[in-house]
Amino acid sequence: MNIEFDIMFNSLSKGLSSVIRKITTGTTLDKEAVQNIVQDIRKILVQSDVDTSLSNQICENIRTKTLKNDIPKGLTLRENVLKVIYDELVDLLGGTPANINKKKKIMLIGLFGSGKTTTSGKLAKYFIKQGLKPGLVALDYHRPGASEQLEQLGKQINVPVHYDKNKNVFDAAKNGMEKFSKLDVIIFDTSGRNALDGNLANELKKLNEIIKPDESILVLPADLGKIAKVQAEEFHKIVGITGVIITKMDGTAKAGGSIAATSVSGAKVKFIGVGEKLDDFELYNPTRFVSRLLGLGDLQTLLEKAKEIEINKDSVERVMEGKFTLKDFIDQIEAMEKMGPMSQIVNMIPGMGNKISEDKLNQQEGKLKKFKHIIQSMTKEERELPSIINLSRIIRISKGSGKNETDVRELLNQYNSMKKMMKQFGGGGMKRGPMKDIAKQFGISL
Ligand SMILES: Nc1nc2c(ncn2[C@@H]2O[C@H](COP(=O)(O)OP(=O)(O)OP(=O)(O)O)[C@@H](O)[C@H]2O)c(=O)[nH]1
Ligand SMILES: [Mg+2]
Repeated sequence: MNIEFDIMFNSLSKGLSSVIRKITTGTTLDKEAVQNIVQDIRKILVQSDVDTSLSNQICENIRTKTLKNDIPKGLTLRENVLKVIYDELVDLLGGTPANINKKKKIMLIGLFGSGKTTTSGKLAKYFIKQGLKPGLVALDYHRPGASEQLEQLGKQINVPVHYDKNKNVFDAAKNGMEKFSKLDVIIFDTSGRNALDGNLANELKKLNEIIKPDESILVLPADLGKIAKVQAEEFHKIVGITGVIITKMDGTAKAGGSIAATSVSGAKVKFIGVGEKLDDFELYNPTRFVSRLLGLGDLQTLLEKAKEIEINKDSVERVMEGKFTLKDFIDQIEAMEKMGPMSQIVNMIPGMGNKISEDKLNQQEGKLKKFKHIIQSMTKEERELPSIINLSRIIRISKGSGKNETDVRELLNQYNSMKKMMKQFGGGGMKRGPMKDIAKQFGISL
């Protein structure tokens, strides 16, 4: 990863992930806390040059969905706040990822110096990595040295470059298409223009008619911020753009603003440029981008999984009433097991991933399995009322489950401390507490 991109990314990410930390670790999450969080998010968005009315709209959506609407079944208040923020940011930054596969003719257009020629080389390299054969066609005969620049890039990656010796842009387009007709992808690098420049706009229209590209991609530098929207609209009027590539994400704090602005104009961001080298290029995926921004690991996946799991309603209610039994304990172990290996689960929980060693997790997982066997060897009565388990019962359970007596004692100790903890949470620990508390209930202290 390009270091500058990392720095840019991290400065935006730092703000957002500290908001997320507030949500996951704050002691109370009441209406006022949510209002403050929304204000923080608004500030961060505005600093990233996201249009003010757009920022306001998002904040309003977050408020409505967290404070006015019902919490979806199976989610805690905290999880719901996280999920709403996450969904709103993904929406803001593009929603679903764009598709670029199986496109034969790709024309790159855009402002002067936005990075079209460099991006042509990056795209070609991207296709090579996909096992495809690309060709490059130089269509900039306005700026001296432009086709040589493309030739140089082509040489670096062993990609053929076509240019017209007589500097006729339309001939270059026609002949380039013919010459590369057997290749998988043809990338056309046009000359830089101001969308409002009449002559260049006409040239572009004509090129569009000749090439009939499958993709007309607008190349925009990230430092445009919210102005990106106007640019996208202007270029769209001329040739009808099918997507956007945002370059120079490494050099500005306005990256979020440009992505948001293009998305709002209806154009999809397909790739991002994160440095000057040909490898400094990434497929853009809004969901992954936002996860990274928030430092969430993959919270979305976790939330979806959590929703899928039907937590035994009876068990939850009993816990709420403070009647936590070993049967509930086993229900919880099973619910956790359905979510996948513990090491994976904790990685998905913000701020938890790197706090617990893999060893410790494996150990704990092994213990839970043991506990499950032990509980299964108990009578119904013992499970419902563990206080009746005396020494002779411990010996019997130990024999029945094939585990040591110490294991049985450890289970009972852990059960007792969990029960105590549940009481401290006012009986609502399991239902209302943050994800962290689930881990605590399973004996992982952070
Ligand atoms: N830091 C950084 N620089 C970039 C990126 N993409 C392009 N550049 C730089 O931006 C400058 C202009 O890039 P070009 O590819 O020549 O831009 P262009 O749009 O073809 O320019 P014209 O053809 O003159 O309109 C060069 O110095 C590139 O190295 C990027 O993602 N990050
Ligand atoms: Mg160029």
